[in-house]
Amino acid sequence: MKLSNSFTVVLNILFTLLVITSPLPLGATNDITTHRIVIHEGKVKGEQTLKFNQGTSINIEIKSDKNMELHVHGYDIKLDLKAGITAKLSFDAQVAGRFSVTRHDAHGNDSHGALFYIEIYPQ
Ligand SMILES: [Cu+2]
Repeated sequence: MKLSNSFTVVLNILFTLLVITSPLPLGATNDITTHRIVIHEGKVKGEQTLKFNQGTSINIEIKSDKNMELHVHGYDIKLDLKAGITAKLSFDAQVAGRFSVTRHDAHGNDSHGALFYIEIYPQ
């Protein structure tokens, strides 16, 4: 038991070193980073295009000042946002492309165009 515990510790240290020393791929952001999106009065403040490499994990924290449903097109992921509460959008970047994230109205239809874009670069 003690032996397997220290083995796990060593593995964790090795993995951490591997992650820390991995070079940042060109043209895409570091996949360890959690991105933050703030929606104020129906608009995204700051960066409106988030870039990732194919094969990485996407983690985005999203906070809105109003209740709304978000829709990630292409991946067809829906996320319910409650006003003032940070929600997490997490998925694996399996398919490359540029995907719009829209807001859906009460009827489930797109409204107000794209809030932001997720760009996934082929690897
Ligand atoms: Cu939609």
